Amino acid sequence: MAHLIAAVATGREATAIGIVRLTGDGCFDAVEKIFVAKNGKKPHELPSRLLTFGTLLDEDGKPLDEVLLTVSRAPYSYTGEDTAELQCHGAPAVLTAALEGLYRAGARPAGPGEFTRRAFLNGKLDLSQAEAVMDLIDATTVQAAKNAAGQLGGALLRKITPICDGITDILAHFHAVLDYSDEDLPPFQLAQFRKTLAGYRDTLVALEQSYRRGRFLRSGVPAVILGRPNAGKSSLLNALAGYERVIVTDIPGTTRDTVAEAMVVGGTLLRLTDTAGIRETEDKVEKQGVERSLRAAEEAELSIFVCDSSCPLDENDHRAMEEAKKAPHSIAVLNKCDLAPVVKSSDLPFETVLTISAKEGTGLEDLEKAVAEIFAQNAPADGSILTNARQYSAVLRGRTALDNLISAMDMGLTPDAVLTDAEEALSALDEITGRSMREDIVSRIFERFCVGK
Ligand SMILES: Nc1nc2c(ncn2[C@@H]2O[C@H](COP(=O)(O)OP(=O)(O)OP(=O)(O)O)[C@@H](O)[C@H]2O)c(=O)[nH]1
Ligand SMILES: [Mg+2]
Repeated sequence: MAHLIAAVATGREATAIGIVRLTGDGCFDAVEKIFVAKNGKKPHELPSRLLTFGTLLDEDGKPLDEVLLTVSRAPYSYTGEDTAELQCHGAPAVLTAALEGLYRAGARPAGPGEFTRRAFLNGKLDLSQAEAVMDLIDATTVQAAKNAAGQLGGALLRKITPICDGITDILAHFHAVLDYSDEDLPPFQLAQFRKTLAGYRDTLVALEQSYRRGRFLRSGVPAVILGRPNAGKSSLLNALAGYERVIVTDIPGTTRDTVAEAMVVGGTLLRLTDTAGIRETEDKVEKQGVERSLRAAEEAELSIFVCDSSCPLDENDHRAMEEAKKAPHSIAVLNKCDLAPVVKSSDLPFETVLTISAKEGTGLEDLEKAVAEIFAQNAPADGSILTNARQYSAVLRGRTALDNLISAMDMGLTPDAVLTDAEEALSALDEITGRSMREDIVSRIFERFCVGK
């Protein structure tokens, strides 16, 4: 029995179209209480997955809106149950009235992620795909969306399932040896297992390594703007953010603390930190600010060195350049190109040197392009990138257990020792798809979803 649940799937604000969703037992009877089709057919007589035009009714059976209804029959629906979706005009009052009508007809409000949870429980999605649904909704860049779409399409599942199946096979063989202890696995078979397991381990190592990029997709690439006081660092952050996020003045030492802002630059989500200008100073506050700048620089994946191209380079510029060059990726910008140039690009020891004016907004497209070249184009985000800590931890534990398993086999340990490692690997990897997941943990995952999904 699946209790009937209903929710608005399109948020709480007035929109052109608003969707009310309903799934569970008695779905079509309930929707019949609030909807009449123009063609005179009852909801349960309607064909699946086709739009039917009709009228949404209020409590007294009076017209409330002109709407479109779609019905999907179990098991061929998102949740695997009978499902109905009403496309109404998106006035919150109309959507609430529709929901209330459904509650009177026996539905209860859906909890966060309850539609997707049912899809998971009914075997329509595995856990990695359910999490991809959430990633897709939260995606802030096209790259993040593409990776989530790939995972929703089963990219991760297709990598993990053969490994789980393979380990299960190997487990079966070792169990057989245990049960008939006078027989041993023939050496050729052991060699074959070892080769297969090493292949699995390589796949897991690659997934483990993808998590770094996955974190960038989700939370942004840590990036820092460095330079001496008054170079125009804060002006650059404001220009990229598109609003006056940080204070800009002509007084050197204006920014005294690090300020981070998430923004999409060149199709990549950056967590961009503006810093205090680097210089020797006796000012207690500024000194701490400079220390924080250096710390932010250490954690950055990308650094943008900013110099005032209208003044000669000084020792502070050189110090800032040195720090900037330590990041895995760095870009230098000659700022204030609206003024007469004193510094040339060949004076800066960077592969990429761009000319910009943060004040006037010139050259920013080149900066976007440079960022895109570094991050957007290396390795396609096709769903094979791990994006959450839960999956990462499972892969890590699975890979470690495989390592132990391989060395146990190499050392010629008894089958029961080998079996423990194999079972551990299997149980860790099964968590990714949700095959071996505790109920309370599954609940926690779906609580992070929005209502209506
Ligand atoms: N002409 C010109 N002036 C600029 C440009 N960018 C910034 N400025 C000016 O340079 C001065 C310093 O700019 P900020 O953005 O505060 O410089 P900063 O590097 O953040 O300085 P600190 O916070 O002191 O380290 C301000 O007067 C800005 O208006 C530019 O492209 N052209
Ligand atoms: Mg500043």
